[in-house]
Amino acid sequence: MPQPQHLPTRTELTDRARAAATACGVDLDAVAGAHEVVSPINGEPIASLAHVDADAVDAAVTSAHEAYLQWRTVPAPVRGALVKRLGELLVAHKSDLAALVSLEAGKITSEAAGEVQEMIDICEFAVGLSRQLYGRTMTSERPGHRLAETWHPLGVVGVISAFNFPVAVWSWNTALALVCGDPVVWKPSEKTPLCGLASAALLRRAIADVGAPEGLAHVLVGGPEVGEALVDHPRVALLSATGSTRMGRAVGPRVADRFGRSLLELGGNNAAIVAESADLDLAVRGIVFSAAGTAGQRCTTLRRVIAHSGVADELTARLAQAYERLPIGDPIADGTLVGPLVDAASFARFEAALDTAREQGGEVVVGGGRRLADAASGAYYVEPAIVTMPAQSDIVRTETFAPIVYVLRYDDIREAIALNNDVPQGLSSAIFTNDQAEAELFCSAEGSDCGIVNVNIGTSGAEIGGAFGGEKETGGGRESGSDAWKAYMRRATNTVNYSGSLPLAQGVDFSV
Ligand code: UN1
Repeated sequence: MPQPQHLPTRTELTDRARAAATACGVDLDAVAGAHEVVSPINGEPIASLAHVDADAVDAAVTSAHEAYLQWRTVPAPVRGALVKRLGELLVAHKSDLAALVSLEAGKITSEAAGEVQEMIDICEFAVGLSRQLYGRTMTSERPGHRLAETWHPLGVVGVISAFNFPVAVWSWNTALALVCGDPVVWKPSEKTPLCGLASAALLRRAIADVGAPEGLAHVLVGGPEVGEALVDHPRVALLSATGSTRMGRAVGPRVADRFGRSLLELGGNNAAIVAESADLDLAVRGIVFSAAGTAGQRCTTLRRVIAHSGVADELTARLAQAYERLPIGDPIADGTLVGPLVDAASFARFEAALDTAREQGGEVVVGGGRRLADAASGAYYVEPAIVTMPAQSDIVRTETFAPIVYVLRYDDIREAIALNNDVPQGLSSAIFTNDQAEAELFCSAEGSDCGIVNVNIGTSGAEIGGAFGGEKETGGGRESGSDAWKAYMRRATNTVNYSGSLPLAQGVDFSV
C-alpha cells in the first residue's frame, strides 16, 4: 500500500479550519485571541482563540440554571423536538464537523465522519427516549394506595471532554441531558476548541429554530481552572468528565464533597483473548482496527492481546504482516488508516513505554519508529507497535495513550480471564472464539470484569445503543444508550393514598 509522503501546508489547514468552522456558524474573528490551536497533522497553528477564565463559569452556570427552571416545565416530547433539530443540523454539517475533528484531533476522515455519525445516532436515540422516560409502578402493600416513581429533570449538567472524541462525547451527554430537561455547560479539551465552538454553534442554531431557552447551551474554551470551577460549582448537579484516571481521581471526590453527582469515563486497558478455536482472519481484522485505529488514542483501544499458545505465533506473524501494510500519514488524505499522535508529550510517552517494555522483557515485533519527521518536525506520526511480553508487567498494566499492543500467552481459559481482569482499569474487553461455552464464560459473572464485554469483535467501536463505560479505575459511569439517561434525572417515589383511611406500612399501629 502506498505510504502518504506529504503533509498539507499551514495555509491549507488554516483555510480548511476557517471554512468548516464558519459553515457551522462560528465567527472566528469574534472568538480570536492569544491561544494558538495546533493541528497534529503538521504541528502548526490553525487558529488563535481567546480563553475564558474561571469567572465565566459562574455566569454560564447561572444562565443555564435559569434556563433549567423554564426547560423543566416543557414536556419531554417537546424537548425532544430540539434534539431532533440538532440531529438534522448535524446531518447537514457532517463533513464540516468531521473536518474539524480531523484538523484538531488528527483522526482519519472515515473515523472523523464516524464520530459525527455517533452524534447523529444519539440524537435519534434521544428523540425516541423523549417519549419513553418511564418510571415503574409498584404494587402497594396497603389498600387504596398507589405507589409509583416519576423522573424529573436534575439541573445543570457540566461536561468536561477529552481531545480524542472531541464532539461525540459532548453529544452523548447533551442529547440525553436536553430531553431529560437539563442544560449543559461544556468545557472541551484545550486541544480541540474549534470542535467545541462548532458543535455549540449548531446547538445554538437548533435552539433558535425551535424557540428554546438560549441558556440551555454554553461552551467555555479555557484552561484547567475553568474545569475546576465547573467541578466545584454548587449549581452543577451532574458533572460528566471524560479523561485520565488521574483527572478522575481529582474530580470524583471534589464533586462528592459537595454531594453533586459525577459520571466518570476514565482510562481503559482493554484486552482481547484469542482462543485456539478463533477465526484468525476475523481476529486479525478486529485487532488491527482496535489496536492501530485512531493511532491508539481511544479509551477503548486494544492494548493487550491474550493469545492461546497454540495460535500465538501464527497470530503474531499475521498481525505483523498487517501492520507492515498500514498506510500512516496525513489523516485527511485518501487511503490513510493511521494519523498522527496528538502532540509531543504523547510521542514521548509512546517512546518511553516501548523502552520500559523492553526493560521488562518485551520484544518489539514490528513498529515503534517515527515517520514524516522531515515533512513536519512538530507532527508525530508513529508506526503502531506490537510487543510480545513474557508476563503482565507494570508497563502492560499502564494505559499508554498510543498505538502499542502487548501480546501475552495463555493455556487455560481461566488463566486468560484472570489476565484480562488483572489490570486497574475495567472499560472494554473481547474474546475471539468459536467455542460457545468459552464465550459465555467470558460474558458471565466469572468472566470479564469490564463494562464492555464483546465476542468476536474488537474492543473499540461501540454502538450508541448500549450503555458505555466501565468499572474499577475506569470510574463506573455509563453514558449514551440503554438506561444511561437515569443519571441525568432525579427519581421521586410517590405514594398516593386514595383510601380515605390511614393504614401504616409494615402493619404499624399508631392510633391516637
Ligand atoms: C472514547 O474513546 O473516549 O467505542 C470513546 C468506541 C467509541 C467511543 C470511544 N464509540 O470506541
